Amino acid sequence: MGSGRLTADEREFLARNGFVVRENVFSASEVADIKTACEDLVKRLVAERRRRRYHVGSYTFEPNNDQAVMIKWEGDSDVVHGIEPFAHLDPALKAWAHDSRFLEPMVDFVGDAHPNLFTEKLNLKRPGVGGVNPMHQDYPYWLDSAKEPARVATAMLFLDDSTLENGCLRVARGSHASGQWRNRTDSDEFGANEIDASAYTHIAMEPLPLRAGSIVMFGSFLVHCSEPNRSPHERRALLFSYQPAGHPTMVDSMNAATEARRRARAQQSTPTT
Ligand SMILES: O=C(O)CCC(=O)C(=O)O
Repeated sequence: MGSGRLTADEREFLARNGFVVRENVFSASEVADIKTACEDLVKRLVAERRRRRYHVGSYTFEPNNDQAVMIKWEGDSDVVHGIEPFAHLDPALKAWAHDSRFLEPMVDFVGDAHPNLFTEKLNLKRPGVGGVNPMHQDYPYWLDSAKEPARVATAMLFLDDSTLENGCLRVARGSHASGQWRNRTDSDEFGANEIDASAYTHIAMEPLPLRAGSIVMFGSFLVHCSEPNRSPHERRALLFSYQPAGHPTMVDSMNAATEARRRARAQQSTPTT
């Protein structure tokens, strides 16, 4: 540990803006290996899909409790938008999460000498069909599953060049400094997690186009989003989220919830005398 820790300039930039970018962190051949592993996982999960989907806000979800994974689809199509968590499903992808190029800067983001993986997301914006990621902070999403949601931080690795046309990440500079923003209260359960954009029309969501192999890192209060992929090019990215050591992972929380539901069902079906 040591060389990949945040520099003084990066620390100062992070405090002011809420994110840090590092370009060309992973080589083209490393990115190619990661993409192959990701596409293999996607193929496997598509083959095992169950079509028990529900729509919330702009997302279509399919929970798979047996494998502790949530798949996001592009509506009712067979195109995957996202997979979370996934490290427990693929040892090679799990190994990348422990690469020092992620772990060392995360020491500073998480504020722990030994940050642990909390959850991971594979986000796919397929050419021409990859959908929007609405304006949000990660914090409300972590509230139910993370022990210290304010300390969870994410490193996003771009597997393709991300551009204005294919839906690069957009961030609100400095947005992390004002805690939790006002979220939608209009309808679905997810509204509580997405920012009420109508209350923040004056906020500029700044595009961060980045080459494949680059990473952007941010904490749970940075406001961010991305547009649909309107281009003929892929825009794939991995997001590894870290937390202080000793806390349960997202998979642990999902398995505990599945077990609690199983017990409740068993109790309900036990005849009383
Ligand atoms: O993939 C993107 O552009 C946005 C990622 C994101 O914010 C998320 O999945 O929470």
